[in-house]
Amino acid sequence: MATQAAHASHAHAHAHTVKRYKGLMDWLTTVDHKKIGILYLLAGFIFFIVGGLEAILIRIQLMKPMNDFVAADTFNELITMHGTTMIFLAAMPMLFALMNAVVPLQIGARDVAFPFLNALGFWTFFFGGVLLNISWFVGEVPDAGWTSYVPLAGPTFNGTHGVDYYVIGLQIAGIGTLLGGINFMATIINMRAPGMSFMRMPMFTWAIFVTSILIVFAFPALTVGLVALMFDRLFQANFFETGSGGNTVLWEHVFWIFGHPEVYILILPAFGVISEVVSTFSRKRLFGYSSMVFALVLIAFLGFMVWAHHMFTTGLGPVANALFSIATMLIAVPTGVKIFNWLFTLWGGSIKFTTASLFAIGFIPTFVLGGVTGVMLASAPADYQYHDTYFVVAHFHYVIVGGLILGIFAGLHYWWPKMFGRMLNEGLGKLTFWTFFIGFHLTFFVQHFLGLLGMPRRVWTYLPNQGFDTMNLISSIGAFLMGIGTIVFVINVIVTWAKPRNAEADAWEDGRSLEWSIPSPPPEYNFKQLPLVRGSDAWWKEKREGKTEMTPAEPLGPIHMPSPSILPFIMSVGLFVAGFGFMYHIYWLAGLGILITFACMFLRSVFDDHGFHIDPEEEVHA
Ligand code: HEM
Ligand SMILES: [Cu+2]
Repeated sequence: MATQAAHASHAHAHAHTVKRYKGLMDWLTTVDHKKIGILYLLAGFIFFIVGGLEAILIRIQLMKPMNDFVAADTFNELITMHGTTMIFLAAMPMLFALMNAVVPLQIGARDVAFPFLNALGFWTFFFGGVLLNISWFVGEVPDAGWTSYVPLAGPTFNGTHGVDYYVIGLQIAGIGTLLGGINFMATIINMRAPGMSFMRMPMFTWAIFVTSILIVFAFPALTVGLVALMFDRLFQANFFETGSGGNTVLWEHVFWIFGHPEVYILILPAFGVISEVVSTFSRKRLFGYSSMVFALVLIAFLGFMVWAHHMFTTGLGPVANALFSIATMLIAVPTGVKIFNWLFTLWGGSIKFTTASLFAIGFIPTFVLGGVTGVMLASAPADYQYHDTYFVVAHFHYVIVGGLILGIFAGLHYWWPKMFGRMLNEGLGKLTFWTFFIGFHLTFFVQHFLGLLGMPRRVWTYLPNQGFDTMNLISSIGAFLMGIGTIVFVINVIVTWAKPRNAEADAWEDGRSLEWSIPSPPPEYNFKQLPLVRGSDAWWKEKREGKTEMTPAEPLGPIHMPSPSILPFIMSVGLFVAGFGFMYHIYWLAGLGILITFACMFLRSVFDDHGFHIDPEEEVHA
């Protein structure tokens, strides 16, 4: 497996050898952002399938009144795991896949700032997700909703280990997200190619920069909340136990101080994808670049001021409700700026209807629908009617599936050639779009009316002849159609994989940013010579001047690369073992897990990692 690669040619080299792995060991030890992106995509998509299957089971149960397809307890487990898996283990990792695959290329870098940390981020997410889903196999599944409100999720009313899997699984996976946020913040600030000033960065990179800042400020709230809930559940603390001086509403505040920015952590990257795709396939510069950047920053800022709109009915009082109402409605303004800028970019453009652009164009009206119902929900008095009904379920699926998932599909179809060197089949791509898009609106549009008619969310079943029957049937049929759309996508991936690599560097011929100036997929070191950026839409600018490659900013020479390492994988296994030990109060096991993790940290700190050098003439494809 291991091959020895001596790099004595390195000028001021200290001759050192680095193990290079192949096959499975290569994936377990990689610190290459391109490979880590593929790992995130694989794991995230598998969790998307799991979350989708849970959704289908929910919809089968709700397909007709008084159904008993699943038991009531199982239904509670299904909605809890569906929501939690889709948000933390599917949507975010798929965004991290695009972040890893694209951002270092867009800024003209050879990797992220901390490749080792990047690998650790992936493996902690992965093992946190596995731990959470192991709960299905041990028959103790979290069942208090994805928000796990106390006291329902507390030790008094929830004595099984189900919620412990939620708390510890999310805690471990959350470490991964936080590390990712720190890493991309540092990467975008420090690793930009010469000439790539902030206001020359592609919009997707801007979106990821703002998202990383949101992650760094929002995730610690979740970390703290989960620690408090863990102490209540495992060590009889009383943070949320009202009988012992705790406060249940405190959990809601802590959860939503994280939870609302979380929805922007999800949607801002999708906004970035739409900006890239709309501009490329309209063959026009993105309209209103600076206002787009300003809108991103303003949305992120306001996003921290609105969390209590999830708690209007908790009894915070009219003053607090009014303030949070107004702050929430204000977010519609910068969001509107983005919508109009995308429309003005499309306006007068020579639009190419590829699968990626169809998803992007479908995103715009769908997201607007979700946004408008968001403004309705922001009105505190009206929310007394909407709260905890299917109107809310419809709203957040319009923004989270109609927005985020359509955005992710647009990004995957757009950057697939860059990631894998193959173009996805456009015929199957368009079939994916139409089945998923029609299925989506069938599933969730009727849910607005179910909610207005008074159907509560999180109900296992409902009585017949209340006006809910037909619409629930339509909603379930729609869910199946979304399932078919997802299967067509999987078929497309398999069919494409069987084909030889056929993607050009500038796969869509009209690429504007740096990732389209290097081969598809890129070599291990990305850029033979770091590019000199001389304007925004850097690659487009060079092409317009008749150039066939970027102007280099450095001479050709040996390229320094970080070494692969198995430590991130082992450290995460250690956390997994420790989590399991704590949950079942097997303290030797918990101790062993912590020991493994700390031993890896010790090894990482005492042994210097010099990395290795590659001669760019030595063509190494990722
Ligand atoms: C792909 C198709 C999807 C379908 C058919 C679907 C369907 C549903 C349904 C019917 C519920 C409501 C259950 C209830 O209250 O009784 C639900 C809840 C939820 N869904 Fe989805 N969903 C889908 C995708 C997603 C995605 C992609 C996300 C997030 C990225 C998501 C996040 C959630 C959340 C957070 C809840 C709330 C769970 C709770 O009440 O604790 N869903 N979903
Ligand atoms: Cu919110």
